[in-house]
Amino acid sequence: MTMIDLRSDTVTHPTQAMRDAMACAGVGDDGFGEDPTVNRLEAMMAERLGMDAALLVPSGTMSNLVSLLTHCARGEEVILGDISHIFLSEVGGMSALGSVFPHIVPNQPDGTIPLERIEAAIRADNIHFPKTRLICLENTHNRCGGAILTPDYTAEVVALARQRNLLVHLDGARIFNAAVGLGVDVRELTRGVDSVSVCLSKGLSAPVGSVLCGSKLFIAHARRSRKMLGGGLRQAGVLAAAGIVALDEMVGRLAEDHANARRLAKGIARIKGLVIDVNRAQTNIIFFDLADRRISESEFVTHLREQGILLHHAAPFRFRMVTHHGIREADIDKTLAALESVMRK
Ligand code: TLP
Repeated sequence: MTMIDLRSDTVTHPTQAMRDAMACAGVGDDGFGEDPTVNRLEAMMAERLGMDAALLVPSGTMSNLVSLLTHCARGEEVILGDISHIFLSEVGGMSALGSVFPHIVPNQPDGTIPLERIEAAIRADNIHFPKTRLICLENTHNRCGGAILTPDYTAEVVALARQRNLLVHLDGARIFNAAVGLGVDVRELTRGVDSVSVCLSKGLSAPVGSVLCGSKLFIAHARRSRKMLGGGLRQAGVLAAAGIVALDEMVGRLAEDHANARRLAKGIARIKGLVIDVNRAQTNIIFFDLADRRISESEFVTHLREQGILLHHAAPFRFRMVTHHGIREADIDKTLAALESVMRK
C-alpha cells in the first residue's frame, strides 16, 4: 500500500530535476569558500530575500542556533513565543550551547506575540537583569497551524526593536509559504529583520539544508558559529544544487499545497466528532481535535494507518496534517474518506 504521508512537509523527496542537478553540480571546498554551487545558492537566496549575504547550513535547527549564537553573548536574553519552534523543538540549544537565556511570551493563535507583551518583556538597564538582545518571530508559525505573520506586524516588531536597540531574528523555515499565501514578494516579510533562516527541505522538497541570511558582517560571524557547531561543509554543491532547483521551481507550486490543506480542513469540518477552525487553514499546516472521546487517540492513529494515512499526533486529542509536493488532491479525498470511516466505527 502506498502511504499518504501527512506527518510533515519534511517527508518530501527530491524531484528528478533536483537529482539531475545534484549529479552534475560543480563543487569545490566550501571551507575555503570555493564551492561555486554553494556560492550561487547563497547569492540567490540573499537576493530573493532582500538581504546582503547568506550561509548554507545543514538544518533549520542549526540555522536558528547559528543565528542566536551569533547575535547573542553568554547570559543575554532572547524574547520569543512560548509555542515557537525554537523554544519547543530545538533541544534548548540556545541555552545548552550558547548560555543564552530564553524569555518566553505567549503566542496568539495567529502566530503573533502582542507588541505590548514584547515591550513588557524587554529588560530595563539594571545590574540584576540580563541584557535583552534579540526578538524572535516565526513565519509561517508551525504550532499556530501555519499561520502567516503579515508585513505590517513584522514592520511593527522591527520598529519596536530599533527603538529599543534590539535585533530581530525570523525563523522563516516556511517563509515562502507565507509569501505565496499572502500573494506578496517575500521581501515584504523580511524587510528590516537582522536575520532570517529559510528551509529548503520542507515544502520546497530539497533533501537537506537551510539558508541563513543577514548583513555581510553578520554572515561572516555566523560562518564561524557554523564551524564551531560542526556544520562547516566541504563539497556541499551537491546539496546546494537541489536548493537552487527548489528556489527556481518549487516556490510557485506551494499554492497547490495550500489549496489541498484548505480542502482537507473543509472536509474535516464536515465530519462528526472532529473539530477544526477552517479559517485557520492559511497555508499547508492544519490542526484538528478529536472531540469524540469514544475512540482513543491510539485507535484513531492506528485505524488511519491501516487505511494508508499517516498524521502527526501533536498533543492530547490534537492532530496535525501537513500538505506537500507528495500529496495530490485525490489523496486529500482518500484521507477524508478514511477519516469518515474511522469516525463512523
Ligand atoms: N519542523 C519539523 C520538525 O519539528 C519535525 C516539522 O515537522 O514541522 N523552524 C520551524 C518553524 C520548523 O517547523 C522546523 C522543523 C524547524 C525550524 C527546524 O528544521 P529542521 O528540522 O530542519 O532542523
